[in-house]
Amino acid sequence: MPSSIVILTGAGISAESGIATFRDPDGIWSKIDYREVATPQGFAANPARVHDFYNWRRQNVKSVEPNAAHVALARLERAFAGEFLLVTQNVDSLHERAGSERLIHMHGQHDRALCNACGGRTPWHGEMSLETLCPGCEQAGHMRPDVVWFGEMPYEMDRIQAALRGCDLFVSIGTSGNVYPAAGFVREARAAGARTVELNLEPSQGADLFHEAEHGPATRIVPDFVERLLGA
Ligand code: BV8
Repeated sequence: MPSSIVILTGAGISAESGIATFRDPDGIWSKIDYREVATPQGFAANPARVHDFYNWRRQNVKSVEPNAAHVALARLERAFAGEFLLVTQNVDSLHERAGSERLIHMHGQHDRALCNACGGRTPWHGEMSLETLCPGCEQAGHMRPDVVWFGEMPYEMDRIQAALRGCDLFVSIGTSGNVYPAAGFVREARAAGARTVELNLEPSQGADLFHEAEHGPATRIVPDFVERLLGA
Protein backbone atom coordinates (compact mmCIF):
# COMPACT_ATOMS: atom_id res chain seq x y z
CA MET A 1 0.00 0.00 0.00
CA PRO A 2 1.52 3.43 -0.96
CA SER A 3 1.97 6.16 1.63
CA SER A 4 1.40 9.18 -0.62
CA ILE A 5 -0.75 9.34 -3.77
CA VAL A 6 -0.95 12.08 -6.43
CA ILE A 7 -3.62 11.76 -9.10
CA LEU A 8 -3.80 13.86 -12.28
CA THR A 9 -7.01 13.96 -14.29
CA GLY A 10 -7.89 15.39 -17.69
CA ALA A 11 -10.91 15.77 -19.92
CA GLY A 12 -11.25 11.99 -20.42
CA ILE A 13 -12.54 11.46 -16.89
CA SER A 14 -15.53 13.69 -17.66
CA ALA A 15 -16.18 12.29 -21.16
CA GLU A 16 -18.72 9.67 -20.00
CA SER A 17 -20.57 12.38 -18.10
CA GLY A 18 -21.21 13.98 -21.49
CA ILE A 19 -18.54 16.70 -21.51
CA ALA A 20 -16.56 16.83 -24.76
CA THR A 21 -12.81 16.27 -24.61
CA PHE A 22 -10.37 18.48 -26.53
CA ARG A 23 -8.30 16.29 -28.80
CA ASP A 24 -10.46 13.26 -29.50
CA PRO A 25 -11.65 13.09 -33.14
CA ASP A 26 -14.81 15.14 -32.40
CA GLY A 27 -13.17 17.12 -29.59
CA ILE A 28 -13.51 20.82 -28.88
CA TRP A 29 -10.24 21.78 -30.56
CA SER A 30 -11.35 20.01 -33.76
CA LYS A 31 -14.13 22.60 -34.06
CA ILE A 32 -12.62 25.70 -32.46
CA ASP A 33 -9.10 27.15 -32.77
CA TYR A 34 -7.74 27.16 -29.21
CA ARG A 35 -5.75 30.30 -29.99
CA GLU A 36 -9.01 32.23 -30.44
CA VAL A 37 -10.69 31.16 -27.17
CA ALA A 38 -8.02 29.83 -24.76
CA THR A 39 -5.24 32.44 -24.95
CA PRO A 40 -4.90 35.98 -23.53
CA GLN A 41 -4.32 37.19 -27.11
CA GLY A 42 -7.60 35.63 -28.24
CA PHE A 43 -9.42 37.30 -25.37
CA ALA A 44 -7.86 40.68 -26.13
CA ALA A 45 -8.73 40.37 -29.81
CA ASN A 46 -12.36 39.30 -29.34
CA PRO A 47 -13.57 39.07 -25.72
CA ALA A 48 -17.17 38.49 -26.80
CA ARG A 49 -16.19 35.30 -28.68
CA VAL A 50 -14.31 34.03 -25.61
CA HIS A 51 -17.24 34.84 -23.31
CA ASP A 52 -19.57 32.98 -25.69
CA PHE A 53 -17.25 29.93 -25.58
CA TYR A 54 -17.18 29.78 -21.79
CA ASN A 55 -20.85 30.68 -21.41
CA TRP A 56 -21.59 27.66 -23.64
CA ARG A 57 -19.35 25.36 -21.59
CA ARG A 58 -20.68 26.68 -18.26
CA GLN A 59 -24.26 26.10 -19.48
CA ASN A 60 -23.35 22.64 -20.82
CA VAL A 61 -22.03 21.44 -17.46
CA LYS A 62 -25.31 22.28 -15.68
CA SER A 63 -26.99 19.27 -17.28
CA VAL A 64 -24.33 16.65 -16.52
CA GLU A 65 -23.51 14.57 -13.45
CA PRO A 66 -20.28 13.14 -11.99
CA ASN A 67 -19.68 9.57 -13.18
CA ALA A 68 -18.40 6.40 -11.47
CA ALA A 69 -14.79 7.45 -12.02
CA HIS A 70 -15.23 10.77 -10.18
CA VAL A 71 -17.05 8.91 -7.39
CA ALA A 72 -14.30 6.27 -7.11
CA LEU A 73 -11.62 8.97 -6.66
CA ALA A 74 -13.66 10.64 -3.90
CA ARG A 75 -14.01 7.23 -2.22
CA LEU A 76 -10.25 6.63 -2.48
CA GLU A 77 -9.57 10.04 -0.87
CA ARG A 78 -11.86 9.20 2.07
CA ALA A 79 -10.64 5.62 2.56
CA PHE A 80 -6.90 6.19 2.07
CA ALA A 81 -5.02 6.93 5.30
CA GLY A 82 -1.91 8.47 3.69
CA GLU A 83 -1.16 11.72 1.84
CA PHE A 84 -3.57 12.31 -1.05
CA LEU A 85 -3.80 15.04 -3.69
CA LEU A 86 -6.03 15.14 -6.76
CA VAL A 87 -4.81 17.60 -9.44
CA THR A 88 -7.21 18.21 -12.30
CA GLN A 89 -6.65 19.97 -15.61
CA ASN A 90 -10.43 20.16 -15.95
CA VAL A 91 -12.31 23.38 -15.36
CA ASP A 92 -15.63 21.60 -14.65
CA SER A 93 -16.78 21.00 -11.05
CA LEU A 94 -17.54 17.26 -11.32
CA HIS A 95 -14.81 16.21 -8.88
CA GLU A 96 -16.19 18.50 -6.13
CA ARG A 97 -19.73 17.36 -6.86
CA ALA A 98 -18.58 13.72 -6.49
CA GLY A 99 -17.15 14.59 -3.03
CA SER A 100 -13.43 15.22 -3.71
CA GLU A 101 -11.92 17.77 -1.30
CA ARG A 102 -8.10 17.58 -1.49
CA LEU A 103 -8.29 18.92 -5.03
CA ILE A 104 -6.40 21.48 -7.12
CA HIS A 105 -7.80 22.93 -10.33
CA MET A 106 -4.45 23.73 -11.96
CA HIS A 107 -6.19 25.23 -15.02
CA GLY A 108 -8.80 27.10 -12.98
CA GLN A 109 -12.59 26.72 -13.02
CA HIS A 110 -15.09 28.05 -15.50
CA ASP A 111 -17.71 28.58 -12.75
CA ARG A 112 -15.50 31.26 -11.18
CA ALA A 113 -14.93 34.78 -12.47
CA LEU A 114 -11.75 36.86 -12.23
CA CYS A 115 -11.74 40.66 -12.48
CA ASN A 116 -8.75 41.97 -14.41
CA ALA A 117 -9.23 45.38 -12.78
CA CYS A 118 -9.21 44.47 -9.07
CA GLY A 119 -8.07 40.82 -9.12
CA GLY A 120 -11.23 39.76 -7.29
CA ARG A 121 -12.49 36.18 -7.77
CA THR A 122 -16.10 35.09 -7.32
CA PRO A 123 -18.24 32.02 -8.06
CA TRP A 124 -19.99 32.46 -11.42
CA HIS A 125 -22.76 30.21 -12.75
CA GLY A 126 -24.47 32.48 -15.25
CA GLU A 127 -23.53 34.33 -18.39
CA MET A 128 -20.55 36.70 -18.51
CA SER A 129 -19.87 39.47 -20.99
CA LEU A 130 -18.02 42.73 -21.37
CA GLU A 131 -20.99 44.45 -19.73
CA THR A 132 -20.73 42.27 -16.60
CA LEU A 133 -19.98 44.31 -13.46
CA CYS A 134 -17.37 43.03 -11.03
CA PRO A 135 -19.14 42.36 -7.69
CA GLY A 136 -16.06 43.72 -5.94
CA CYS A 137 -15.00 46.91 -7.70
CA GLU A 138 -18.26 47.34 -9.67
CA GLN A 139 -16.37 48.12 -12.85
CA ALA A 140 -17.54 46.67 -16.19
CA GLY A 141 -15.36 45.44 -19.04
CA HIS A 142 -12.77 43.60 -16.95
CA MET A 143 -14.39 40.24 -16.07
CA ARG A 144 -12.97 36.98 -17.46
CA PRO A 145 -13.46 33.30 -16.67
CA ASP A 146 -11.03 32.25 -13.90
CA VAL A 147 -9.30 29.68 -16.16
CA VAL A 148 -5.61 29.34 -17.10
CA TRP A 149 -5.10 29.95 -20.82
CA PHE A 150 -2.15 28.88 -22.94
CA GLY A 151 0.85 31.03 -22.05
CA GLU A 152 -0.46 31.63 -18.50
CA MET A 153 1.00 30.05 -15.37
CA PRO A 154 -1.08 27.17 -14.01
CA TYR A 155 -2.30 27.54 -10.40
CA GLU A 156 -0.64 26.11 -7.26
CA MET A 157 2.41 24.72 -9.06
CA ASP A 158 4.55 24.88 -5.88
CA ARG A 159 2.05 22.77 -3.97
CA ILE A 160 1.73 20.32 -6.87
CA GLN A 161 5.47 19.89 -7.29
CA ALA A 162 5.99 19.39 -3.55
CA ALA A 163 3.37 16.63 -3.64
CA LEU A 164 5.02 15.01 -6.69
CA ARG A 165 8.40 15.04 -4.96
CA GLY A 166 6.93 13.20 -2.00
CA CYS A 167 4.62 10.69 -3.64
CA ASP A 168 5.15 6.96 -4.09
CA LEU A 169 2.17 6.47 -6.40
CA PHE A 170 1.28 8.76 -9.35
CA VAL A 171 -1.85 7.97 -11.37
CA SER A 172 -2.71 9.85 -14.58
CA ILE A 173 -6.34 9.49 -15.72
CA GLY A 174 -8.07 10.66 -18.92
CA THR A 175 -5.41 12.96 -20.33
CA SER A 176 -3.66 12.87 -23.70
CA GLY A 177 -0.38 14.13 -22.25
CA ASN A 178 -0.21 17.00 -24.74
CA VAL A 179 -0.29 19.99 -22.42
CA TYR A 180 2.56 21.10 -20.19
CA PRO A 181 3.48 21.40 -17.41
CA ALA A 182 0.86 18.70 -16.51
CA ALA A 183 2.26 16.31 -19.14
CA GLY A 184 5.62 16.46 -17.38
CA PHE A 185 4.33 15.44 -13.93
CA VAL A 186 4.97 11.75 -14.61
CA ARG A 187 8.68 12.50 -15.06
CA GLU A 188 8.77 14.38 -11.74
CA ALA A 189 7.01 11.51 -9.98
CA ARG A 190 9.38 8.93 -11.47
CA ALA A 191 12.35 11.04 -10.37
CA ALA A 192 10.92 10.88 -6.85
CA GLY A 193 10.84 7.09 -7.08
CA ALA A 194 7.06 6.79 -7.43
CA ARG A 195 5.25 3.98 -9.17
CA THR A 196 3.48 5.58 -12.14
CA VAL A 197 0.22 4.32 -13.64
CA GLU A 198 -1.77 5.55 -16.66
CA LEU A 199 -5.52 4.89 -16.77
CA ASN A 200 -6.78 6.09 -20.16
CA LEU A 201 -9.02 5.08 -23.05
CA GLU A 202 -5.91 4.61 -25.19
CA PRO A 203 -2.14 5.13 -24.79
CA SER A 204 -1.39 8.85 -24.31
CA GLN A 205 1.50 10.85 -25.77
CA GLY A 206 3.52 10.02 -22.68
CA ALA A 207 2.48 6.36 -22.36
CA ASP A 208 6.08 5.11 -22.47
CA LEU A 209 6.89 7.11 -19.33
CA PHE A 210 4.55 5.06 -17.13
CA HIS A 211 5.49 1.86 -15.31
CA GLU A 212 1.98 0.46 -15.80
CA ALA A 213 -1.06 1.26 -17.94
CA GLU A 214 -4.67 0.15 -18.18
CA HIS A 215 -6.74 1.17 -21.20
CA GLY A 216 -10.51 1.41 -21.30
CA PRO A 217 -13.34 3.74 -20.31
CA ALA A 218 -12.71 5.58 -17.03
CA THR A 219 -16.05 4.52 -15.53
CA ARG A 220 -14.82 0.91 -15.66
CA ILE A 221 -11.06 1.05 -15.13
CA VAL A 222 -10.95 3.72 -12.40
CA PRO A 223 -13.37 2.04 -9.95
CA ASP A 224 -11.60 -1.30 -10.60
CA PHE A 225 -8.21 0.31 -9.90
CA VAL A 226 -9.46 1.93 -6.68
CA GLU A 227 -11.06 -1.34 -5.56
CA ARG A 228 -7.79 -3.23 -6.04
CA LEU A 229 -5.75 -0.50 -4.37
CA LEU A 230 -7.97 -0.36 -1.28
CA GLY A 231 -8.26 -4.13 -1.14
CA ALA A 232 -4.46 -4.60 -1.26
C1 BV8 B 1 2.52 27.47 -19.19
C2 BV8 B 1 -7.99 25.63 -19.53
C3 BV8 B 1 4.32 28.85 -18.62
C4 BV8 B 1 -8.97 26.38 -20.30
C5 BV8 B 1 -6.15 24.64 -20.79
C6 BV8 B 1 6.73 22.96 -22.08
C7 BV8 B 1 6.74 23.39 -20.75
C8 BV8 B 1 5.85 24.36 -20.31
C9 BV8 B 1 4.91 24.91 -21.21
C10 BV8 B 1 4.90 24.48 -22.52
C11 BV8 B 1 5.81 23.52 -22.95
N1 BV8 B 1 5.57 23.32 -24.26
C12 BV8 B 1 4.54 24.11 -24.66
C13 BV8 B 1 4.13 24.84 -23.63
C14 BV8 B 1 3.05 25.81 -23.67
C15 BV8 B 1 1.67 25.22 -23.42
C16 BV8 B 1 1.49 23.83 -23.94
O1 BV8 B 1 1.62 22.86 -23.22
N2 BV8 B 1 1.15 23.75 -25.21
C17 BV8 B 1 0.90 22.44 -25.80
C18 BV8 B 1 -0.29 22.53 -26.75
C19 BV8 B 1 2.16 21.99 -26.51
N3 BV8 B 1 1.40 25.23 -22.00
C20 BV8 B 1 0.90 26.35 -21.42
O2 BV8 B 1 0.74 27.38 -22.04
C21 BV8 B 1 0.59 26.29 -19.94
N4 BV8 B 1 1.22 27.41 -19.30
O3 BV8 B 1 3.26 26.62 -19.55
O4 BV8 B 1 2.93 28.64 -18.64
C22 BV8 B 1 4.57 30.14 -18.00
C23 BV8 B 1 5.78 30.35 -17.36
C24 BV8 B 1 6.03 31.55 -16.78
C25 BV8 B 1 5.07 32.55 -16.80
C26 BV8 B 1 3.86 32.35 -17.43
C27 BV8 B 1 3.60 31.13 -18.05
C28 BV8 B 1 -0.89 26.42 -19.65
C29 BV8 B 1 -1.68 25.30 -20.26
C30 BV8 B 1 -3.12 25.36 -19.80
C31 BV8 B 1 -4.01 25.79 -20.95
N5 BV8 B 1 -5.41 25.68 -20.56
N6 BV8 B 1 -7.39 24.58 -20.36
C32 BV8 B 1 -10.11 25.53 -20.77
O5 BV8 B 1 -10.27 24.35 -20.38
O6 BV8 B 1 -10.86 26.09 -21.57
S1 BV8 B 1 -5.47 23.32 -21.58
C33 BV8 B 1 -6.54 22.20 -22.33
O7 BV8 B 1 -5.82 20.99 -22.52
C34 BV8 B 1 -7.68 21.67 -21.56
O8 BV8 B 1 -8.27 22.56 -20.75
C35 BV8 B 1 -7.17 20.49 -20.77
O9 BV8 B 1 -7.10 20.87 -19.43
C36 BV8 B 1 -5.79 20.36 -21.29
C37 BV8 B 1 -5.30 18.96 -21.44
O10 BV8 B 1 -6.18 18.24 -22.28
P1 BV8 B 1 -6.67 16.81 -21.78
O11 BV8 B 1 -7.34 17.01 -20.48
O12 BV8 B 1 -5.53 15.86 -21.84
O13 BV8 B 1 -7.76 16.48 -22.86
P2 BV8 B 1 -7.54 15.81 -24.29
O14 BV8 B 1 -8.80 15.97 -25.05
O15 BV8 B 1 -6.26 16.31 -24.89
O16 BV8 B 1 -7.32 14.26 -23.96
C38 BV8 B 1 -8.39 13.51 -23.41
C39 BV8 B 1 -7.85 12.12 -23.14
O17 BV8 B 1 -8.89 11.36 -22.52
C40 BV8 B 1 -7.44 11.35 -24.38
O18 BV8 B 1 -6.18 10.75 -24.17
C41 BV8 B 1 -8.53 10.27 -24.54
O19 BV8 B 1 -8.01 9.07 -25.06
C42 BV8 B 1 -8.98 10.10 -23.13
N7 BV8 B 1 -10.38 9.66 -23.01
C43 BV8 B 1 -11.43 10.02 -23.79
N8 BV8 B 1 -12.55 9.42 -23.34
C44 BV8 B 1 -12.20 8.67 -22.26
C45 BV8 B 1 -10.82 8.83 -22.04
N9 BV8 B 1 -10.17 8.20 -21.06
C46 BV8 B 1 -10.90 7.40 -20.25
N10 BV8 B 1 -12.23 7.20 -20.39
C47 BV8 B 1 -12.91 7.82 -21.37
N11 BV8 B 1 -14.24 7.61 -21.51
